[in-house]
Amino acid sequence: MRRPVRLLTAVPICDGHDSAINTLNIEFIRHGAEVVYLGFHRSASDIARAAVQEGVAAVGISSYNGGHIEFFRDVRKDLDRRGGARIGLFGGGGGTISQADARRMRRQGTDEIFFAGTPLETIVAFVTKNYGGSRHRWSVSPGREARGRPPSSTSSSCGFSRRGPAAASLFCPTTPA
Ligand code: B12
Repeated sequence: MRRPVRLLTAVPICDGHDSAINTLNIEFIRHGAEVVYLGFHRSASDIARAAVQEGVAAVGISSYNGGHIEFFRDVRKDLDRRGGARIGLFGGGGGTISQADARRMRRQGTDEIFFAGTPLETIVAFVTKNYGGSRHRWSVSPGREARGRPPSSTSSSCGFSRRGPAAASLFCPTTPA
């Protein structure tokens, strides 16, 4: 038995650039994920609250209008505050997020930032590797263990299976509740 990886995606407040996230949503779904898409122009607290309510493994944010360092930090803080310390956080924003910004964001608890030109397959592989399997097992962000994540040695049992060219799978073995 396999169950899908469950993700929540959104675009921050004051940002109407939803083209990238729409593309990614379709790609995640095409590979078997369940995607709760919250839409664009969403606040950090809207996103964190919905992510906890929906019991997702991770939150994916697409940000193009600036303010990403503070926004991702606020989502991370709000997730932790609402009992979602185990929920992953990742995202992208083309060329508007610099390498230096991304380093700072990782230090503040974002798992990964994807830059312009990243193949969609790379993003799907990242999600499968890091958020696949039970949402109580993780393999990202060593620093997150301090906030309640199990160590990375308990990484996902979910493989990155291939059924053909570019056919990664975001299905994972079902684990007892
Ligand atoms: C298309 C576009 C628009 C479209 C948006 C259409 C839509 N519905 O999305 C329109 C014309 C509406 C628009 C409007 C505006 N835009 Co505009 N727009 C762009 C543009 C040209 C492309 C962005 C895009 O969609 N790329 C396609 C995606 C698929 O490619 P990508 O960015 O490389 O994405 C990859 C990775 O970044 C990553 N990724 C991205 N998001 C995510 C999320 C997750 C979860 C993950 C895992 C990965 C990931 O994966 C992708 C695949 O490799 C950029 C310039 C640029 N080249 O980036 C400007 C840009 C983002 N816009 C800009 C601006 C200023 C505006 C406006 C304010 C202009 C104005 N004065 O009205 C408005 C704001 C609109 C609003 N309400 O927010 C600026 C932002 C500047 C800044 N932040 O400092 C930019 C950078 C242009 C510029 N150089 O000035 N825009």
